[in-house]
Amino acid sequence: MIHNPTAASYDKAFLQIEIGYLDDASPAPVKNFYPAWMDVASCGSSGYDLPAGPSEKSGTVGVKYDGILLGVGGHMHDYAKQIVLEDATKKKSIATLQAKTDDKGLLLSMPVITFYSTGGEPLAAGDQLKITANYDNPTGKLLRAGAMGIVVGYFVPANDSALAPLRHAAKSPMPHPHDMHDMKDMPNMSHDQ
Ligand SMILES: [Cu+2]
Repeated sequence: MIHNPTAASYDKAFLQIEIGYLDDASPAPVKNFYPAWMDVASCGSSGYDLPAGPSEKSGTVGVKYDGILLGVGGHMHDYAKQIVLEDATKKKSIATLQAKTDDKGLLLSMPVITFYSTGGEPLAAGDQLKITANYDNPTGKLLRAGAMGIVVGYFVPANDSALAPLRHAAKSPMPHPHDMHDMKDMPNMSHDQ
């Protein structure tokens, strides 16, 4: 996830990612995969008000394509406890991501769970995924827009051509990654694990 937490806009900024492939991955075919976004706020604005004390928020997201979920990570904020992803249609828990926090409850990191060893988690078009985020806010006050609960994952569709209409054409030519400055001066956003 990348976002701009400042009030200033940087309209020339872009993110370029280079992923190297093995030359010969046979017998495993090289396949396209897609980011999957599973948010307790469904497809709305992700931030929500965090009440004092323990709290829980759930949302559902419908699966539109048959395929396999290869793994998931999570995005939460300070005072996070955990986020759970379940397939509500199949009544099956997919992953529980326990937040790692410091002794004040400030978020240190969220884990990544992969399903490679079992061949991936199958999802079917029409399945409803339920996402449940738990927090425990010890500050004694409501924190405006203080929480998010997002599970992000890699999805491999059963039929790759079904997702082809979602692709965007490449925009303007981008500088080669080796010409770009490295990222060591970027601020370390502790909440963006
Ligand atoms: Cu966030």
